Amino acid sequence: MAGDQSRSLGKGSAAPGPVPEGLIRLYSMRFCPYVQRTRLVLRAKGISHEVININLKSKPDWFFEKNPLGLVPVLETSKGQLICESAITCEYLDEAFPGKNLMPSDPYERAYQRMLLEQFSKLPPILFKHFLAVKDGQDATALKAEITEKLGKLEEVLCKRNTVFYGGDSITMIDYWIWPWFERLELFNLKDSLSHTPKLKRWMEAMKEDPSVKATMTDPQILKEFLRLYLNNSLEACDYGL
Ligand SMILES: N[C@@H](CCC(=O)N[C@@H](CS)C(=O)NCC(=O)O)C(=O)O
Repeated sequence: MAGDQSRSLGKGSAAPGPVPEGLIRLYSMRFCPYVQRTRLVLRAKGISHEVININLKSKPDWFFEKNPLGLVPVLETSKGQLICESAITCEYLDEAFPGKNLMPSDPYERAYQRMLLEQFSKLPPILFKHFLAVKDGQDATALKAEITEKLGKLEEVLCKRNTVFYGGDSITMIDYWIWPWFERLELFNLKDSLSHTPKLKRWMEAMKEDPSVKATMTDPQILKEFLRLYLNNSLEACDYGL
């Protein structure tokens, strides 16, 4: 069975066959933060799955039949159903599989998680811009200020709710949705950016104790080298370290 750490399939590869009964398939890329959301949920719910890694620098033609946008993550069921967009894949898994529910049962709390996700989604593009500016020796002060402001807003949420996690005192979906970018703060040269957000810092420490978070963590040095190769359009980027 293909696993998390299998080599990626690229242009010219044969399309995989149907998904075996009793399994769900994840089209993935080992270093993608959006895919990590799905991987966190798969693990947290103990869902039997297989993983097919895609070479995003040389995508197989057949992959566009799985997702016309050519983006990972994509889930495929044994009935041939395809689900893409990370947050949607997570909600699908939460609803379709038994075990601990990660979305709250209360409709307002569910809406709140989706609103928070919407608010958070402005952050990743700025983190990336900041990373590129620092790398290219440009002035990143304004971007850093924007990041600090957005992290401050996330700190406020924890202060107002007075909980360890965003949905209460145990992990819920929103924590998994936003975690992958916090794991990458060191990669983005922003490790010091939580010095004025003690609740967020505490949240990060608590997240690092979660078994699913532990299982999907990648060494920052490996992420750094992957990103260097990816930005250089290296065909080997997605298989770095295998
Ligand atoms: N909105 C998408 C974004 C997914 C995404 O951007 N995935 C990246 C990898 S981290 C990708 O597939 N990139 C391929 C490309 O841009 O061609 C989601 O939430 O699933």
